[in-house]
Amino acid sequence: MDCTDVTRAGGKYCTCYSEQNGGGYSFTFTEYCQDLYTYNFDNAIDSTTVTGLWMFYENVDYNAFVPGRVYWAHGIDFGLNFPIDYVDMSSSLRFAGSPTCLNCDTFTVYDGVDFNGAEYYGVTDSYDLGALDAKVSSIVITGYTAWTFYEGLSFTGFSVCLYPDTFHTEGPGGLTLDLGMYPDVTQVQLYDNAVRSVRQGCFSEKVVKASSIKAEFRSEKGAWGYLN
Ligand SMILES: [Ca+2]
Ligand SMILES: [Ca+2]
Repeated sequence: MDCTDVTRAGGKYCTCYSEQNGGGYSFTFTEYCQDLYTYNFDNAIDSTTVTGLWMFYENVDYNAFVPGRVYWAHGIDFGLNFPIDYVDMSSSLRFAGSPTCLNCDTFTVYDGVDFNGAEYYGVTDSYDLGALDAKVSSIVITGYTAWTFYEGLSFTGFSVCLYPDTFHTEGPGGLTLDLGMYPDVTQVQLYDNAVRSVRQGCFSEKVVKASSIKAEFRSEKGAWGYLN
């Protein structure tokens, strides 16, 4: 897969640097990158500037086959240094949310906790979740609307409403980025590996607020943190 397909990022980008403070060599990613070795960036990222929500994985293929740490960073033109204990780790990276616009209404569900592994991405009611059927362990929501997650197919069974209310960032020109980050579905009263359908809007009596995800650094431009 081409890691720099500009037609897909929707204004999202992630410029990565091999040294702190934007130093060393750099590369701007606008697409998922399942193996940073391809871009001479394996275990090399020390600092980055991001627009959108980006996840950085210790191992290739988003830790799908070998578990590892996950860093996340989101914002609008948000620059950060990874602290010295956290540099030179990433071997793959990807964004969450729409491939065509920054803050469209989307959901993404992940096979692993902490946004690891395979994903299923949706922008509308989904009667089933394809290959992620009954495998969902973590969730990201972007945009303005709630989504209802059901433990049965076709919007049946136990359900929970989630809102994109974990982080809100405002940028220049009226740009905004709204995120709901749920690294472990059991923290929002869903069973692990149980979600089977997703509907746009809030159709459950059970509305669960995001438990706060810990940021290592936060500014008005964005925030970053790590999982594991
Ligand atoms: Ca690595
Ligand atoms: Ca799972």
